Amino acid sequence: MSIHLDNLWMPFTANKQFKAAPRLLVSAKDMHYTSHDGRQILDGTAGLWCVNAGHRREPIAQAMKDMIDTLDFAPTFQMGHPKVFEAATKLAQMTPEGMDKVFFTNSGSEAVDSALKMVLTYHRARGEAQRTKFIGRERGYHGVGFGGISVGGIGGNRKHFSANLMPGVDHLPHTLNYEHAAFSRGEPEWGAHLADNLENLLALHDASTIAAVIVEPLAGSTGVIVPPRGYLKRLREICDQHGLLLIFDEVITGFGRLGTPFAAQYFNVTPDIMTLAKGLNNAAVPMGAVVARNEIYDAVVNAAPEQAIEFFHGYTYSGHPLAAAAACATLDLYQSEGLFTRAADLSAHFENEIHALRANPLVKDIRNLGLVGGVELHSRSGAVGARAYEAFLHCYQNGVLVRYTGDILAFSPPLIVSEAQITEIFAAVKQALDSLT
Ligand code: PXG
Repeated sequence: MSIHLDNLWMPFTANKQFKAAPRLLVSAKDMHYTSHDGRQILDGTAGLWCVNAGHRREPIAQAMKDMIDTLDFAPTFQMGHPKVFEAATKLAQMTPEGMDKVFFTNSGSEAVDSALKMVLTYHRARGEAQRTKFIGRERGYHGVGFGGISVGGIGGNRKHFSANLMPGVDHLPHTLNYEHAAFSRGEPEWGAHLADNLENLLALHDASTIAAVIVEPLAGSTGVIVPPRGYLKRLREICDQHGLLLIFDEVITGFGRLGTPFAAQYFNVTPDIMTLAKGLNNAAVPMGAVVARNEIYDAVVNAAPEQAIEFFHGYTYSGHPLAAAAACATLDLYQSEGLFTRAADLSAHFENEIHALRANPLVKDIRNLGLVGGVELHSRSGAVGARAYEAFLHCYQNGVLVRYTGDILAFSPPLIVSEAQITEIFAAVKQALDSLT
């Protein structure tokens, strides 16, 4: 390959390993990437859980081209431009009732840190400035900002920064359980009681000091952990009893992944705040968002004097014209193609295909919901992650892109995937698993 690889410090990558045998994607269309060696690669991961409408869709590309020819940049601090308001309005029409206030960011990590600040600002505005602590959950991923890794529950992401984490944070236990819930199809029947651990943390810290609880409704990055049936409802009840806000980090679950616009609607549990990114504009250009209940916005905005900035937070590129144009076109496309319900239509086929992999003795657990799935492998002794990496490579060589973390393979194809393509993805995985030792 003639491309020089030395200068780029790659994110979340084993740089030495990658540069010794690089895998470059040079173009994409709909369900496929083209690799640098000219092969078609079926995308089983929607990029990084983000290209929900499929790659390089014409209406999104056209909207972006139009914006490039119209407005390169306009500030959204004390100024505005029409597309950013339009994007907020379109998004608010899809979010749960009463959650209509949209704050734009450039990533999921920024959305999470913005949400944490919003919570603190809200409690202060209501005269409860003592509510400063946050409860996250083990194995939660909330991006890589200092706020996000503090409420997040991934040891590896915190280890090197442990002395500098945000104070006043505790964590719920995660809900993954092999003894009682392995190979559950959809929501595990066992485990709703794990939400009661929140009561213990409230007793420990004094509920009146807790600002909010943040969880992914379904944990994606740490290997697809599906919430036990009734668990999220119980969390909501406890938060309500004690005046805590509930944040759903829907960076992965948002925009149709479970067969509804957001996981909040799938589980019929409405949070106070949602953090979004990825599918928001089909990953065409970086963008994230925080969506808040109307009362939160009202409390913050009404507490400030006239002419005063109410929320001391924002990014130069909050609601960048190009990102906003891509978001408007993407949200329209989701509606016009019915993509928010497609995962529901395909989930039975997806579930049958993924659970068929259970026949392989290396498979330790399989988890799925909507169009997201995880296959956990028994780790090879002394080499955690090696089997999943080999399976990932095997699939890639055979023209299918999957994702792996530790010894878990994760699947989240674009929502335009066909039944035949779902079959193709899992056939490649089966072959890969059969080749493993
Ligand atoms: N919250 C959640 C729930 C996420 O999944 C973020 C926040 C951070 O978003 P940004 O845009 O700052 O990356 C994420 C991101 C993977 C993988 O393969 C997952 C993410 C990012 C990259 C890889 O599991 N999730």
